[in-house]
Amino acid sequence: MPNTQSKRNAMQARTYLLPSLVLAATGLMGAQSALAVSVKVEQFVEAKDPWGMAAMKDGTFFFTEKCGGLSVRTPSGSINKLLGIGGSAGYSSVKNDLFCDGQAGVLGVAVDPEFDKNRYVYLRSTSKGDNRAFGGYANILMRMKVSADMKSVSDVTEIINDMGYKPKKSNHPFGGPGAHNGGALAFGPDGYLYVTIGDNHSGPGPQDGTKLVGKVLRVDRDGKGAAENKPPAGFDQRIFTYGHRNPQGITFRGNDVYISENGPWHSDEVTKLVNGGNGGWDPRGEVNGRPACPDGYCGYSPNQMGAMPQKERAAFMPMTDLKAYPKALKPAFNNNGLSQGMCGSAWLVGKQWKEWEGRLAVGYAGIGIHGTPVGNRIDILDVSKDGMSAKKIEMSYPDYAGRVRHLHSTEGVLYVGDEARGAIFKVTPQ
Ligand SMILES: [Ca+2]
Repeated sequence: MPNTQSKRNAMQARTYLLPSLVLAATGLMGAQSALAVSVKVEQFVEAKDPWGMAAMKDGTFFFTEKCGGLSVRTPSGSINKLLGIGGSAGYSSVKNDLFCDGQAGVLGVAVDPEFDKNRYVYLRSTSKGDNRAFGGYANILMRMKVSADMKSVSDVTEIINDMGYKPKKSNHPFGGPGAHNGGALAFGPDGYLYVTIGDNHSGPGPQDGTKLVGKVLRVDRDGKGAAENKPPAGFDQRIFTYGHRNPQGITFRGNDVYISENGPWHSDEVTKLVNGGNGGWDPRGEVNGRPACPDGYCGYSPNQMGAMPQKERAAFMPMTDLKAYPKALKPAFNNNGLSQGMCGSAWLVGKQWKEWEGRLAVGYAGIGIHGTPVGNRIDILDVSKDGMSAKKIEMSYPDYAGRVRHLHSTEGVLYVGDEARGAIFKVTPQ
């Protein structure tokens, strides 16, 4: 928990002027563009373990709290708590099968592009019960209707209930139940809903086309796979791309889809997706030259609990295995070989951002282990048009000690969900 002083600081709107020294040091900025972009940071809404965010044009703002539920902030600033997990208080409805554990809980939220007509929002959560296929648990995707007064939801319908779940502790770092759920949810410009799902610490999952773990789905509002999806033969038709580790961010530039994904002690990645593509993550043991691994998952091997140079790790267990899968989707950006808990990402929209307009903001939860510097920050990436490369041109949010979980963007605004400070912040260029 932050101390009182930092909490007080967080309550105040602040203006940061980034030092031109940093820009000069990158060697990427011309003299005339070596101007600092200053940003104002204001607390927008208090939220414990904030996760999903979805803003509407009129300022209505849906958000989730991992161990709470779904809420909405109306344009006037009032907060309506809509749907809570079992044991939660203050919500207009409580759904007792929903729960949180470790990394799992209430995650992404998305608003239907035709919300004005159908009042639909979509919500990712974990659920438990005898009917749940993964040891009594499952990650599910729900669709629900929001009332005209924005104070309650109804018609909660499960549209996907087979997204996997890790039910038991395993012999791995962060090995508890509920690991690696992905969790991002967003409508694309094509009108389909995109859903990211992590590997659940499953070795075979990411390359197995009959399972949804380690995938990005593209579905319609009933959870049915888009007819245009082109996964390999024998794959589930809902699969848009496969071979992912734990994508927690998804965001669109024009028609192009990008994910941001945390790496295994190395190589956080930003990747442009191609329909039917393989992200190249295959943490199985006893394939592709690897021996057997603890509990069948090589995701942190070798030397999973100890220090080791990132390059050796990447050679043993690559985030994108181009040797085994030469056609795998190459990342646009690798976090300098490091894993620092890359989470959400969002394109900066609007001229207000000046030289940052059209650049990709990427957040990090800030994992520092085995000598990796703690990287709780936001990077601003200049991603090439073809999505094959990116330059990290600036580090935003100086003086920062939060855990950035998720980012969301509207014109001229970047919303930042910060787990450490228990709030969503509104970042605007000045
Ligand atoms: Ca990859």
